[in-house]
Amino acid sequence: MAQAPRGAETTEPVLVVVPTYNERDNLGPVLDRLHKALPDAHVLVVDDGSPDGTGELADERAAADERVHVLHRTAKAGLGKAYIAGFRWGLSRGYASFVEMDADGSHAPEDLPRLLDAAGDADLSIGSRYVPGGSTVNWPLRRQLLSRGANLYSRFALGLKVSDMTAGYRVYRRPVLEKLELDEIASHGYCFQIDLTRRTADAGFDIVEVPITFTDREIGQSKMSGSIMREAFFRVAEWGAQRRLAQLRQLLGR
Ligand SMILES: Nc1nc2c(ncn2[C@@H]2O[C@H](COP(=O)(O)OP(=O)(O)O)[C@@H](O)[C@H]2O)c(=O)[nH]1
Ligand SMILES: [Mg+2]
Repeated sequence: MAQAPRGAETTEPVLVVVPTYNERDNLGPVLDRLHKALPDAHVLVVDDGSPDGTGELADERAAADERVHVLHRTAKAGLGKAYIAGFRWGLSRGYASFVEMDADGSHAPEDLPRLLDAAGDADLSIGSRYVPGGSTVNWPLRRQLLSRGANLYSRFALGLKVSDMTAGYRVYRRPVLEKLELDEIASHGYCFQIDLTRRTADAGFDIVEVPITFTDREIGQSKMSGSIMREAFFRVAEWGAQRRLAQLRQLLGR
């Protein structure tokens, strides 16, 4: 792991956590764009042992640029686990804001200043495709339907007023991640985003949505899979049932 000698006293406020699995051709341009948009931001690439050499490329970038760090994990263990490891890394180093951003260019780094601004007035700012002004570009109909369906289903099951609960472009302010019990988060795949949204809302934090344009990747393969979809479907049903039960108990006064 490439790491600069810095400890909890670090004052650099923004850490952009970028999970990667086989993103060798995407990572370099995204890091360049990010540092053009936000020269002071630090980046933590969390690579799950990508066979295509993404981790090695990240090491090269880290060796040449003290703003870039790398966390190497041994096997592909899912987006959720990668983010938790990245958040822990950053929490122990004193960052004030934690950004989630994909490595494949779908999340425009140029939008990040707007997301960070919005996070100044809230605890979680979500780059949203489904508020006025937000959109998706070049996404196959199948993915559009899946994403819309997942959001409708989650909103119905959980009763939260968030338009894009599955969004993966976000800014968490430090107190949110300090308060959430990261140990308890078992979500492996993309339902991690829904899980963190509901936990953030339940803990009483403010959530804002900022419109973004999500552009489908031009290079490489999506890691979306049947098992990721199944995990989301069943976990959201479980969380929904828990919520309704808790509401019922409250109503009955016990
Ligand atoms: N470290 C890690 N990164 C992952 C994993 N699964 C997906 N990613 C990364 O998460 C981001 C989003 O994945 P992607 O396949 O583009 O999802 P899609 O945009 O929904 O099709 C990309 O940067 C991926 O490389 C994983 O298991 N581990
Ligand atoms: Mg993608």
